[in-house]
Amino acid sequence: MKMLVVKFWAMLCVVTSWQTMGMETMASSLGKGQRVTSVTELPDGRGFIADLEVIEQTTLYGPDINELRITARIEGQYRVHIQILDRSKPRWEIPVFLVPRNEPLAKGLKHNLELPEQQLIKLTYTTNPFGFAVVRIANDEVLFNSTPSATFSLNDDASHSFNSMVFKDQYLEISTHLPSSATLFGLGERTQPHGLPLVKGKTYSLWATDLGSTTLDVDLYGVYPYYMDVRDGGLTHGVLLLNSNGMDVEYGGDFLTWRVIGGTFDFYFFAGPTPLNVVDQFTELVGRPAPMPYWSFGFHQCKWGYRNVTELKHVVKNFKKAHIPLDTIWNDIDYMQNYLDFTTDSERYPEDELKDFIEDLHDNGQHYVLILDPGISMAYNNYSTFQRGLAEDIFLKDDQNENYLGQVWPGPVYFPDFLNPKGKAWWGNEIAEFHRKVPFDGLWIDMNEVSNFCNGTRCKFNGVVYLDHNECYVECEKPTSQWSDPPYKMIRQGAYDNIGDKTIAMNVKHYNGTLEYNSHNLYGLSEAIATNEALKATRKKRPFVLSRSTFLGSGAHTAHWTGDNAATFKDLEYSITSILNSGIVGIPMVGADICGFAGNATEELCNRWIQLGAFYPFSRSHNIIGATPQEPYVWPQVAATARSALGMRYRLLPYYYSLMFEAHNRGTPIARPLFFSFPEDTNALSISKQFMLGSGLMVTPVTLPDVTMVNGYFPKGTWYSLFDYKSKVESKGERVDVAAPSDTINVHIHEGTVLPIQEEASTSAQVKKTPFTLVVAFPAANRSGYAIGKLFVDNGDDIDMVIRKGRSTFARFIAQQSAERGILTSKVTSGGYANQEGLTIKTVVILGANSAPTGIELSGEPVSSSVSSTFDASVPSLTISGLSLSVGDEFQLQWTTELHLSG
Ligand code: MIG
Repeated sequence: MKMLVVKFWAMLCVVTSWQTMGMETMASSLGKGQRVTSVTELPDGRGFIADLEVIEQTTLYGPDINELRITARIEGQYRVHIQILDRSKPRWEIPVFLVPRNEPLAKGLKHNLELPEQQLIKLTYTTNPFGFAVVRIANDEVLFNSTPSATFSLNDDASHSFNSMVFKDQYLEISTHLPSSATLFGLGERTQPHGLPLVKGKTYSLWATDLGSTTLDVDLYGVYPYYMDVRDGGLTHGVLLLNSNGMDVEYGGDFLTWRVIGGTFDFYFFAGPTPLNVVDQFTELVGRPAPMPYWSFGFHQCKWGYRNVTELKHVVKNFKKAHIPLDTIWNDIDYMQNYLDFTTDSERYPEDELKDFIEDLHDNGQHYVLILDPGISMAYNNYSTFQRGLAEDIFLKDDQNENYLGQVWPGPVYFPDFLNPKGKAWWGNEIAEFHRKVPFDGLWIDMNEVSNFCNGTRCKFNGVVYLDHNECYVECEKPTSQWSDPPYKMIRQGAYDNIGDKTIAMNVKHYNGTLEYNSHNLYGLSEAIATNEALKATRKKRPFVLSRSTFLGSGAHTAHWTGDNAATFKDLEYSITSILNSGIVGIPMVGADICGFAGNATEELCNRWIQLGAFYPFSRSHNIIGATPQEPYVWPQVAATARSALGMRYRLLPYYYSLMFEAHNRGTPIARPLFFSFPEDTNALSISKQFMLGSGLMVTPVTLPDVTMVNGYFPKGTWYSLFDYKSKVESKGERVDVAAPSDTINVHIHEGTVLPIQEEASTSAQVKKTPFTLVVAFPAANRSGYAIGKLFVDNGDDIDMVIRKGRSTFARFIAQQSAERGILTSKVTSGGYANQEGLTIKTVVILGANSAPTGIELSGEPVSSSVSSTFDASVPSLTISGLSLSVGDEFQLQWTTELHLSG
């Protein structure tokens, strides 16, 4: 076989020399791939369209599609887009109304200033057989290379032979070579007992599944056909396959193979080169994370099994009595009458009583969220939600065009179709109607994989309703079709036998004839979009949605939790990886059920979990029905810990909220893997039991029983304990044991950070009214250093989250220290809002300060006598209090040292 380079193009035309290889293509039952028959360059010179034909027809998994077309486009300086489809007939593609494909920002926009102006990646291809490669221009590193048996001159460790590209109706396969230096992240959602990096030799199935996150290493509720690839030296890129069909992704170590059971190949390559650049570029395409309301960063308490309004009232009261902060109380399916959406149980949750309760919550600055399941009972003629759904004809259809019958908690149900505009409108209307009776603040959408207790089709309801029955009792037929029994079976690590198990039949039809087979993984996303829009329309405030099933781009509409974990230390540990993985795919508002969902938590476990969970982006305790109560006030020790850990979280609310603003603008995760801040530190790559909050804080939780010490990895620099500044870690980039007695959670501020915090309070609304403190962290051992920080404030509930005159304020803080003096300045955009709200900074704490100050000046003038300062040599730190700096006005605070005097 001769390798030919017929075409080479890129923004920078550096010609790479290719080696011509004399290797034989492996004979394979999946054929020899395709050859290019014609090429047309795109008029703008930034890509091409090529037609392909199959070299050898094969029959395994069905006949090959012979008329393929590849469209390759360079989209902006950092994105390459390659789509391969059947040119003779349309195939299923993810609708743009679910996942947008936003164009990259024009070059030179402020937004991407830190990126070099020129093209970062380029594309090459071969014609016979066809293969393509994506190459980083700066170092000629091959990022993706589908060319069978090809060896690239510049990266010669692609020794593995893999199949040529395969493109059949229900089977698509493509592989890339990978160098041994690649570390991969993503391909979720699953619980990864091995930690954050993907494991060589494993195959990852991607199929939305109602399966507890206690089940390790299998496909769970969410689906993200996307990975980040970090190479030696920290250069990072992203690879996205925009395809909603089921798939297996085999990570062979020196290769990675996508095996997909439908749709098209629709690849996007993001050049990075930093991990933060990659999430920025990725979320630019699929949608920026939705802004979350300020209150949703407070603590949430939930349990499946709260029996009545009285019990809810007790829970809220107990939090207050124990002085543990609480922003939101939740209701699981218990509130419903017979598990019917948009109803409340007439005895246990009478509408009026529930409404009064919620209004009291609101008066106290607290909030209420309830659950909705997708299944709509069809068993009651007087169930108006169902009747309206029937009238609008918005339910999914079986192969005989009858409403498809399934079974969930309320018994026999039909499933609404959120791909149908009428289905969305119906859902929105039900939400609006219900909100008039029950003024909830957010919605929790569960069971949307979509979960079904029956495996089958054409099910018949026999007239008897069994509530609470999670075994199938309606009579169904076994579906038989090319969809329910596809030629290629996903591995799914044996979680379920068949593709249609625990969900709806694959030949079920959505709007416009869309098959469940194709759109299965999008159900949760489509429901999240409908729910988000409904909340906006109804409440006219910023929506809060929590969804179990998610897809690429879900972050633009919803928060996420990691599903049904259990009350074990292992579950606590794995939650860290799961949360970080959610942030990587653009869903930064994420948490795990604190203290564990299934099983009974012990005091020790719950104590450690509230310490960790207090710092999740989304912080909620949740518990299965029947398990012993685990609200933090239940045990004295947990209560004390909750006061201190949640107390600290509440002080950090302005920081969390400013990180939300950053996430909304740049996709940046709130909780980040360490390597996001330290991409060049190879030790940081595999750290899976610690995480960063933004770039300034690192959380090092205890993940084991019976210990009073935790061994954490501390990247280079000074790390000050957030709870006790003087216990600091000075690290060269090493593992360090830090004390972790039962009342202690280790959270450290990294040097270089200006952290805006407020005062502790029992609700986020109260925190909002307290004065600010800026904690400035300089390196402890140096006489000089710098630190930066950001603060975004608005009313927390506006639908959009933008810098807007009179509605919000954005401030940046820049601090510098030399041997003689230190200066802290602020740069403010749109200060009016902060001024009108009277937001003031009363205290500045300088960690790593050189000495007691000999003078303190504000904008060149000595500060008034009400300002005082204390120097604590044990940190060392300088605390300047009695200030009154308004957040809305720029200031310059300067302090001089003894050295300044003597010099
Ligand atoms: O079949 O609504 O993951 O958080 O408590 C179980 C009851 C349904 C699963 C969710 C869980 C929730 C539970 N739900």
